[in-house]
Amino acid sequence: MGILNATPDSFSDGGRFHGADAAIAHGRAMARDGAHWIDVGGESTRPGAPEVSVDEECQRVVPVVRALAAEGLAVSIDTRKASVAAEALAAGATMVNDVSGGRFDPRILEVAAEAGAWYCAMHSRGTPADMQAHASYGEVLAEVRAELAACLAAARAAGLARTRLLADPGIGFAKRAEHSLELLANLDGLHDLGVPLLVGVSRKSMIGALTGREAATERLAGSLAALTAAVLAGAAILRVHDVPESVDALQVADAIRRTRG
Ligand code: PMM
Repeated sequence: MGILNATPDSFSDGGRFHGADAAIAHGRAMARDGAHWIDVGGESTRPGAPEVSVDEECQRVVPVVRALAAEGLAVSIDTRKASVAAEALAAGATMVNDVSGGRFDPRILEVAAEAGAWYCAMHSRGTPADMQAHASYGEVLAEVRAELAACLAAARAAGLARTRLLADPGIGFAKRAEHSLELLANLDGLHDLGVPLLVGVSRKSMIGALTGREAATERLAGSLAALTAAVLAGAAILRVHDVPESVDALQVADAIRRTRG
């Protein structure tokens, strides 16, 4: 899954793809490079990020979703808001990627269900503005698993088919680096949620904490190591910035995983 941040303030690509034409061109390039999904987002979710209005978010993402979907690409909409999800699904998106797991705007679950879309429930706590204040766990894996199970149960209750659901541990969301590391190291403990796992580690602060790389753009090698671990633990979809390099790493890691049996 290639990341397409149509935001002026994304932490990791510095807003290089703000503006529909540049975003569309980057989405096409990621698909050419081997991304199966293009994940379009119009609201930065970095710690402490300000909230964006529905109108502003739609203006950023809808033209991009429409253009890429019209070219036959599989487009996911990265939003917490039901109204933005509805507009993006109407424009051709087929997955809702919700970093709040349905907690921010529960109507998003019905919107995804009515469209017959895929729905990815990501684990977080609080909102992007205050989530790091909630980064306190006794047993991080057990707590994340239980909270994701509750999100998935709400999604099922809203009418989403189990076969349309994905779960994501939310690396870096309401988590300190040691929590993210523990989740990655024990990712296979989330398979009993019964849905495929989506994992986003690309350029995250955990990689910076482990490698000492301050600049997000210098975290590629560390990101590929984390991606490899996630693939070996059975992750189904990897959300990444650097598509060509990630596709190579994924192919090698996946071949090793399959050979292991
Ligand atoms: N991370 C970000 C945004 N959306 N969605 C999912 N499902 N998983 C993630 O880990 C995730 C996400 C923040 O990273 P970015 O600003 O580099 O996109």
